Amino acid sequence: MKNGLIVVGATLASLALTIPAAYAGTVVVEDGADATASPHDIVAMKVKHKQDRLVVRTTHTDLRKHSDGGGSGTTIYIDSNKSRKGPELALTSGLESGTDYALVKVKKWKLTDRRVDCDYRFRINWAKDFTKLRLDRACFKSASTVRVSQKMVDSWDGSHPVTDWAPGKRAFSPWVVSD
Ligand SMILES: [Ca+2]
Ligand SMILES: [Ca+2]
Repeated sequence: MKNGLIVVGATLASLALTIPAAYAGTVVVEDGADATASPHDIVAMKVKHKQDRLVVRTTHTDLRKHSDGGGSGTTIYIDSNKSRKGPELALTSGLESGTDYALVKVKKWKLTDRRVDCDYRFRINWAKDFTKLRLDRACFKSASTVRVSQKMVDSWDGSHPVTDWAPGKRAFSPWVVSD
């Protein structure tokens, strides 16, 4: 698993077609350096579905605590209901220091202003360049399988924002079964 981590997007996409439909416990999505115009380029997203919570740990190239231009943000979409198209929930947050975050309901990939009242926490580690979302399974009605998609938008140059998706635009990790 640790070998060959530097995989170009096209190769990764073709590999994705051959993987099983659902994984137990933990899935790692390698995204690679495909948005190098931003230091916040998503490199990898690890989805851990435990008995009591879901943990999404995302590694970026170089998270910056402060911006001398516009801000950056990330949105982690969670799909927990197979019978309803698209994700049901999203955690959205800035990536600089002093930012706020919220878990909201999602409709057709659009964030609503309806906050979800459950136990969750989002932390940013600028020194080690990762973020970590911990979400109580009650947040998604303890669905047995979930999958995750993540977007990063860097608006340092507001007229040319840089966007990165893991594993791809509106594409998800495999379904991850609770362990
Ligand atoms: Ca990337
Ligand atoms: Ca769904």
